[in-house]
Amino acid sequence: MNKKWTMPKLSIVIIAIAFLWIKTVVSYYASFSINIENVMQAIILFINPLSFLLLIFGVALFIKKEKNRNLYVIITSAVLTIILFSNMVFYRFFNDFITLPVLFQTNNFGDLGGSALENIYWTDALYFLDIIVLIAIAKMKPSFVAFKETTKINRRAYFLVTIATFFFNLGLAETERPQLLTRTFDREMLVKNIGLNNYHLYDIYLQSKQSAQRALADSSELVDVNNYVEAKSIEPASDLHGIAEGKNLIVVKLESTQNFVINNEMNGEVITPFLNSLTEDEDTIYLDNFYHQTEQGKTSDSEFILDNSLYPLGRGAVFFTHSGNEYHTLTDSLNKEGYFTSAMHANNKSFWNRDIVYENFGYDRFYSLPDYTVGEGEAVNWGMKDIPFLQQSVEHMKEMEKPFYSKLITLTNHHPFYLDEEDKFIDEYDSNSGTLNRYFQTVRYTDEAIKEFFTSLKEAGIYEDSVIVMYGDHYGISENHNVAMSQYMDKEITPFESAQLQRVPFFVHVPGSGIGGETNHSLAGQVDLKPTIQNLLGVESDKSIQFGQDIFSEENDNFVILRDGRFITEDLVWAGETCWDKETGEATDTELCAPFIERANEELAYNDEIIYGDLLRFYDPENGRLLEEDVTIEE
Ligand code: GP9
Ligand code: MN
Repeated sequence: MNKKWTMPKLSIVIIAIAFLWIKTVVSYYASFSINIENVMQAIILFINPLSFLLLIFGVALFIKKEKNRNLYVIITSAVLTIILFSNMVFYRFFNDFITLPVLFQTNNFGDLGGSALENIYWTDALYFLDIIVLIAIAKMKPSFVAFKETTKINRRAYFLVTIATFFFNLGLAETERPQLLTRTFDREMLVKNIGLNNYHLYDIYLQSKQSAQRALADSSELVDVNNYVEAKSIEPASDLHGIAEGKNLIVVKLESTQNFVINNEMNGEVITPFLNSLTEDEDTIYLDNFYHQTEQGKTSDSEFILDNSLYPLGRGAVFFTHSGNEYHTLTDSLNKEGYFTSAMHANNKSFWNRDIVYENFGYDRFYSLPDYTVGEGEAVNWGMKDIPFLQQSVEHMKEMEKPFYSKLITLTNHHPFYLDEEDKFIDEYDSNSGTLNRYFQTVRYTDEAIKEFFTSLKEAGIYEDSVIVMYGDHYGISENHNVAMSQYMDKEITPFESAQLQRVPFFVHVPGSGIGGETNHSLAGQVDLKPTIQNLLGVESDKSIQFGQDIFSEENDNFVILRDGRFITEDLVWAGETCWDKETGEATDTELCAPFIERANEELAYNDEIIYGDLLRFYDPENGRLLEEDVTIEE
C-alpha cells in the first residue's frame, strides 16, 4: 500500500527516437507543405517516421558500453537531423525533396547562389535542440535515465516490433495509394506514405540498381539494336514533308481520353462535339486507329514516348528510374531549329519527376503550378481546371519567342472524374460504375476547354502560325469497369475488345493546309509521334535511334506493339495470350500471330537494353556513329 511509485527509467535510445519522431512529424507540417486529405493520410504521416527510427537506433542495442552507445545515439541523431534540415532548406528553394541524382547535379545548387543563408531561419535552431539535450543526458546521467545491457530476447522483441511497424505502415500506405512503390509516384507522395528516411533508402536503392546496370553496359550492345532500328527505318511521307515548317508546334496531351468517345453518343448526348467537328475538318487529320503505349508511368510514359520514340518500361516510371540517361529528344531537335521549347502543366513541378526530366530532355522552360493563377472555383479534382489552364497558357504563349514548341498537359479528365455542377454539360451515364458514369461528363468538359482554347489562340493571333497536335495519353476506364463498359458498348468486353479500347484519339491540325477532311484509318502508336511531327515540321531528320515511323508514309509497317506485349497488325490482334481476327473479333489460329509475337518481344527487349544500359550515351545521333570507339554502326 505504502510502496512508493517510481517512474520507470528511460533509455537514451527511446528518448532519441521520441525526439526525432516528434521533430519529423512537426517538420512535415511546419516546413514541408504536405497536403493531407483525410484522417487516414494524417495517421500514415504520423506513424511513417517510426519504422526507420526503430531500425537505425536499434543498432545501439548491440553496443555494450554505455559511453559508446550514447555516442552512437548522439551521432545518429545529429546525422538524421542534418538530413532532415537539408531537405527543409532544399524544399524552401525547390519545393521538392532531395534525391540522390539531384545531390550530384551541382547546377541545381548553382541556383541557390549567395542567398542560401536567407533561407535558413533562426527558428531552425529549435530542430537541433534535442541533440543538446541528448548530450546533456549522456554527460549528466540524470536519474530518470538508465543504462542496461540489452538481452538477446529483448533485442529480438524490439526488432520484431520494428518489422511489424514497417509492414503496418506499408500496408496502410498501399491501401491509401495502391502500387505506391512500383509506380514510384511523386516524391511528396512517397514521403507522405513511407516517411522521409525510408524514401531516401528507396531512392538509394533505385539509384544503385540503375548504376549497376549502366556500369555493366558497353557500346557493343548498340550494334544489334541499331541494326534492328535501321532495318525498320523508312522514308517519311514526302507530300506532308515540311507542310508546317517554321510554324509553332502546340502539342496538347489529352488526359485519359480514349477514342471510343469520339463521334459517339451517351444516352443521346454528344460527348465530344468540338473534337467531332475536327474529324471532318479539312485542315485536320484525325486517326481512329492510334494506340497508347504507356504502362505504370501513365502520363509521364506518354511524354517519354513523345519525346524519344522509345517505349517506356514495363515496371515503374522511366521518368523516375532513368531520368538521368542520355536521350535524343524531339525537344532537342526543335531546339536545334531555333524553337523556344516549353512544357505547360498546372501541377507541382516534381510530379512524375518532371522538373528533372524536362531539363534533361532539353525543354527551355517548364510552366508549372506557380506560373498559373488558380482563382476562386477554378480548381476541381486533381487541380486547376482545363479551361482556365488553357486560357492562361495562351497568355504565356503571347510572350514567347517564335517559333515556339509548347507541350500542354490537361488534367480535369482524370480519375475519379469529379466536376463542379457548373461544368457539367451533359448528364451522367447510368451504369453500375460511377467512374464510367462521370467520365463522359469530364471528357465533355475537356472538349469544351479545347474549343475555347482554339478560340483563344485565334484571338491571340497565334493560331494561323501554329500546328496543333492532340493525342490521348492512356486509358481512363480500366478493365475493372468492364461490366459497365459492356453495357455502354452493348457487347462483351473480350481481351480483343480491351486491346481495341487502348485506342486514343490523335489529331493534327494545320490551319489553311487542307490536309484532312475525312477520318484516316492508319494504324499507329505513340512511338510514331516524334518522326511524324518532325516530318510535318520539316525538321532535318537525324539518325537518332527510335522505334517509331512516320504515320503517313506509304512504307509504314502498320504494326503497333503495346508495352505489355499485346500487338495489333492490319488483320490480327494479340491479346490475352490469344490471337484474334480483327475483322470478326473472334479467336483465331495462334500460328498466324507467331511471327509477330517474336518481333514484338524483340523490339521491347532492345528498347529495355537501351534504357537500362543508358546506351544512347555511346551514340552520336548526328551521324549514326558510336562514340568513344570510332566505329560506324551501319557497317
Ligand atoms: C499529373 C497528371 C496525371 O500531373 O499528369 O498523371 P497520371 O495519373 O495520368 O499519370
Ligand atoms: Mn494521364
